[in-house]
Amino acid sequence: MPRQQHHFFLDIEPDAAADPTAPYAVLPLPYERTVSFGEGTAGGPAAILDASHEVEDFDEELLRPLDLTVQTLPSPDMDGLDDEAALAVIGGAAAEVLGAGRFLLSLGGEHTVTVPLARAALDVTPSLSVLHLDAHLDLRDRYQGTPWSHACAMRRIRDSGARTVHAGMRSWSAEEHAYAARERLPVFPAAEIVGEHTGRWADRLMAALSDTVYVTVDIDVLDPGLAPGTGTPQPGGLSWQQVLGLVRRVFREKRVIAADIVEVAPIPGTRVTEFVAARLGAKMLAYHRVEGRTDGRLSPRR
Ligand SMILES: [Mn+2]
Repeated sequence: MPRQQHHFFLDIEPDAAADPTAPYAVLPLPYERTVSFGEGTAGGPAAILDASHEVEDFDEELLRPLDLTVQTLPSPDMDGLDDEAALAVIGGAAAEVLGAGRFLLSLGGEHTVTVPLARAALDVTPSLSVLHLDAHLDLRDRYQGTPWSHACAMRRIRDSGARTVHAGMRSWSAEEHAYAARERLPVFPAAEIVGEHTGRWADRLMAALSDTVYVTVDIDVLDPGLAPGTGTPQPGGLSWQQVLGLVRRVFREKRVIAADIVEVAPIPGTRVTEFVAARLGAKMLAYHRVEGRTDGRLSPRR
């Protein structure tokens, strides 16, 4: 008999996981339309939700129980919709959560989902900046004939007027290189982060962000040993501690209103990628609850 799958985030009470007034909302987005190399991101959200039930309910770093009330939303119905219409549905779902002053954690799915998610956050806070952790720049104008490819996600977000800051990169195209130089983008390649132990890169990264931040994490920012289940793995990625250290600092010093974890593509026989993604999601919510600045928005239960 197959094992029972868990359909909501973290091993919490089912009533809490369905609470529309919870300070935290998780939005599963099994969106997979413009695969370029490996496939399987449509299975990412369900695998992360299931794996999240193995996350310990005590945080070993903050030294306190997680104690999170997190509503897990249904995946929006995007059947039969073209790309732009499907992305509009995602944006609508995000706007509802953000408009209520609740923190939104979205789970992908391919990186394209970040376009409507970040735009919804930008509508709430026009001075928003987007912190982009990824092995790739995703700044192509078009890829494989479409402007809605995962490889174009950050370019579309920049088209919306958001400030962007990029870290963890170790593969990009000539076009992206020229665009980043022309736009004078703050880009912190993986080699700079891995090879520098003073933390000065992180000071510069923090200075490049505005006060209100959306955090998007392509799981391939981590080294492939930690996240082999992803569409386009790249060698030389960041460590768990490097990603956590940065994310914790951003949640502590900035006002983070939403985040996503995308490009998880489960591999049969190993659950490491989805478990790492689940842990990262739980960490972000814990950082927000314990150390995060809310500045008068809906105050998470302390
Ligand atoms: Mn990537």
